[in-house]
Amino acid sequence: MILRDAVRVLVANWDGSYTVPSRRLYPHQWSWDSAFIAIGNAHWAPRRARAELLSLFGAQWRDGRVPHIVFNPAVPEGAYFPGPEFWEVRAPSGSATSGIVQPPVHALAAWRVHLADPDPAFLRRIYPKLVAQQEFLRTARRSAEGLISIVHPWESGMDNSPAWDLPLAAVVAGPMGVTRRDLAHVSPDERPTDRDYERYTALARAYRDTGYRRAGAFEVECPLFNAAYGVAEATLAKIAAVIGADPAPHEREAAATTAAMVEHLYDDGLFHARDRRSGCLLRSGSAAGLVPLMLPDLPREAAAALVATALDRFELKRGLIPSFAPDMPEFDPARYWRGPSWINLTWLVWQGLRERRPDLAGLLAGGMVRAVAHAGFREYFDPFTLQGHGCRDFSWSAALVLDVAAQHGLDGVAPPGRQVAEEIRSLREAHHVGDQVPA
Ligand code: 9WN
Repeated sequence: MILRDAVRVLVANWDGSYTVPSRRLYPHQWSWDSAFIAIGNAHWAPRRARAELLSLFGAQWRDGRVPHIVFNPAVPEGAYFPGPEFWEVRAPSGSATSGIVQPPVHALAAWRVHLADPDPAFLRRIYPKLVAQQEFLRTARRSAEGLISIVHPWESGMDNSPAWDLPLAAVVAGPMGVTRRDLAHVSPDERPTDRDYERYTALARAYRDTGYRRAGAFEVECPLFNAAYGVAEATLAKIAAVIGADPAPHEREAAATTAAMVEHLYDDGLFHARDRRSGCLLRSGSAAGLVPLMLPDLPREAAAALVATALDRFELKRGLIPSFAPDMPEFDPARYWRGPSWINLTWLVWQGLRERRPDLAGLLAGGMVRAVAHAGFREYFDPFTLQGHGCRDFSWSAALVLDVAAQHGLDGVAPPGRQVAEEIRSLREAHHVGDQVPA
């Protein structure tokens, strides 16, 4: 059964204190992957879920930044490009890391882990680290208008989105001079082109050469990233209330973020990225623009317009959200972030619809389960045929389907039936291993 198979994937990808996204393609710890993985693990292995987040935050930098990759020293340099020799930096803990970040979905993850297995001590321990993560973004990346920018497409998590084509074209790059490792595992037509990689490498190198301080040619305000930041503040308010800290500053910050996003990034039924350099909206058809549905205080009219866009341009009724709108010329159903559906992106939109439109949330829950039942825990899926693409046994596809089943059952009907609840309970007993939470 699907849930048992999901746990099998997560067990196989566990590395002792965190989970690799994929054994071969991504053999280290990734930042937002760990958040999604913790959300799924919370249902059957809550200690493991807490360990996952704490081990990631163990590599937090002094300035509060949570690096997008924490490298496993036991994995050979050549197994992933760009590896530790490229990034040339270590966290205070001594771990080699990258120097860029990913969307801050970790406060939400910590909260969901707590809801599945209440543990105020864990919340007390992780709260200051989550606050420091937000503080880094405010200090290093926020504009006077209140929006956070990213300095590399990898920071968006949606690396190869057509939304980045224009700002990325401004990056001057020579030949990479290194071998890409990703193409050893996945077909080239499902991955970014060499030209993209040359620019990714040039940008990352330029940022590295400023000591990871000054943005290079690419500086954009991404709606997914900013929504994650705002949701993190709204969630920190809930965490603060449990541990006896003051929720009010977080509530104010969440409201200010939503207001800034609506004022500067919203237009015509969708949120768009904005180029910090030119000040222009990067009007594309990226599904990142639907993620602000997660903001609890999004004005009703904007939420209704996003729902209409999701139904119309993103064909929500099929049950999966394509990463890029199928009505756009750049849409490609198989290439990395240029059209295929990802479970995490669909999950984020599902999360944004659960209270607003439970009927539509149910359709997405059913769609996510159907995709993995059809193709396995692939990295991404053709939104029309459900054909699987990218790597196999991908951790967040397994973890988030577990979460969806725990909330919605396997047929998209909430609450889940007895059979699913019992299945999850039995997985919990069978796998309740004594994982150590990092000191
Ligand atoms: C670069 C691990 C990561 C995800 C990203 C996804 C992909 C890496 C890569 O894999 O990015 O960070 O090598 O392509 O785009 O969202 O976190 O699963």
